[in-house]
Amino acid sequence: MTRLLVTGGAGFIGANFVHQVLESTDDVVTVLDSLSYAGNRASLPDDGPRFRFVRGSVADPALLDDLVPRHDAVVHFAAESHNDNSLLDPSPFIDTNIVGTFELLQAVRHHDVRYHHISTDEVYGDLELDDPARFTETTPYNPSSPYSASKAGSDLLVRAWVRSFGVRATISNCSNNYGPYQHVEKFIPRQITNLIDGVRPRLYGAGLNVRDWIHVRDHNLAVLRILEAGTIGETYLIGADGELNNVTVIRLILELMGNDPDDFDHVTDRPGHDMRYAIDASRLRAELGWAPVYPDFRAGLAATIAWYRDNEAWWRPMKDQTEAKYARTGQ
Ligand code: NAD
Ligand code: TDX
Repeated sequence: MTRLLVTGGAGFIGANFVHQVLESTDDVVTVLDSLSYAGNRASLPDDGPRFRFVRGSVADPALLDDLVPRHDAVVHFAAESHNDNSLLDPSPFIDTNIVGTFELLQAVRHHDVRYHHISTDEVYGDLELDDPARFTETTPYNPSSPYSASKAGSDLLVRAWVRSFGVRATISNCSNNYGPYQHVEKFIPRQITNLIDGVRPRLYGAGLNVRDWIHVRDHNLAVLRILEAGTIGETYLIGADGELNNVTVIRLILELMGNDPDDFDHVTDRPGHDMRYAIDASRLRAELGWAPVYPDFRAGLAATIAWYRDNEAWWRPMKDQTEAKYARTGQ
C-alpha cells in the first residue's frame, strides 16, 4: 500500500488517475486541488477510508509542509492547462506552473518524498507536417506559448532539483489526452457539447494542425508504470501513435453524432498556433513494457461522446461562461 498525494486531482487527467488508482490498487489517495475554474469536486469520490480531498494551492508552502511528509509519493498534475487562456492572461500560469512546482520540489526535497512530474509534449515546440522526425526524450526544448513555456520552466526546475539536491523524481511528457471529465473549453468536449446544444463546431483556421491523441486512461497507466519501475532522474515520453489533424477529428465527431461531416465553421486561428505534435514513445514501451490498452480512437471517441451525453449535469454549469470567453476572441 502506497500513500499518494495527487495534486490537481479535481481536473481532467488527475480525476481519471484517482479513479484508476482506487479501482486497480490498494493505495490510499489524498487530492490537493485549489478548485480553480478547471477543478470540479464532483469528478471525485466522497471522502472515505482510502480517499481524502484537501482544498488548497500547490503554491502554499505551509500546507505542503504539513501534507507532503504524510505521503510516500507525490504525483503532480496541478497546472493551468489551457493554451488559449495563457494567451489572454499568462499570470496564473507563472504562479501555478512555475512557482507551484518550485514549492512542491522544495517540500519533496526537505521531506525526501518520491515525486512524479506530469508534463506535456508542447515543451518541444512544434513539427512541420512533413517532418519525418517525432519528439524523443532528447529533443531540445522550444516552447511556443505562455502555457508551454511555463511547463518547460517547471520541467527544468525538476531536472535541476534531481541533479543538485538528489530529489527522487521522474518526468513524463504526454501528448493530447481525451476522455471523460475533460473541461468543455478543450477541443473535443467543446465540439461534442456544442453539438448537443445544436451549435456548429468551431475549427481554428484551416484546421490542418495535427495532434497526437491518447486516451486519458492510457496516459495514466503509463504514469503508474513509471511510478512503479521508472528510473529516478529520467524523462519518459507518453504517446499512442494517434496523429490526426483537427478537421479529421471534427468530421469524425459530426459523423458519430449523426450530423453531416461538413457541418462546421472555420473561426479565427489561435495566435502562434503549433502546427504538429508527434511522440516517439519507444523508451516507455521498451524499458517499462507499456502499450496502449485503448488504441482505437474511433471507439474511444464514441465512448467519450456517450459520456458527455450521459453526464450533462457535470458539464452544463461550465458551458455558458466558457462560450462567452470564446465569443470575446471571435472563436
Ligand atoms: P485541468 O485544467 O483539467 O486540471 C488542472 C487541475 O489543477 C484543476 O483541478 C485545478 O483546479 C487544479 N489547479 C490549478 N491550479 C492549482 C493550484 N495552484 N493548486 C492546486 N491545484 C490547482 O488539466 P488537465 O488537462 O487534467 O492536465 C493535468 C496535467 O497534465 C497538467 O500538468 C497538464 O500540463 C498536463 N498535460 C495535459 C494534457 C492534456 O491533453 N490535457 C496533455 C499532456 C500533459
Ligand atoms: O474550439 C476549438 N477549435 C479548434 O480548432 C478549440 C478549443 C481548439 N481547436 C484546436 C487547437 C488545437 O490545434 O484544436 C487543437 C486542440 O486544442 P486544445 O484542446 O486547446 O489542446 P492543445 O492546445 O493542443 O493542448 C492540449 O494538449 C497538450 C492540452 O490543453 C494541454 O494541456 C496539453 O499540454
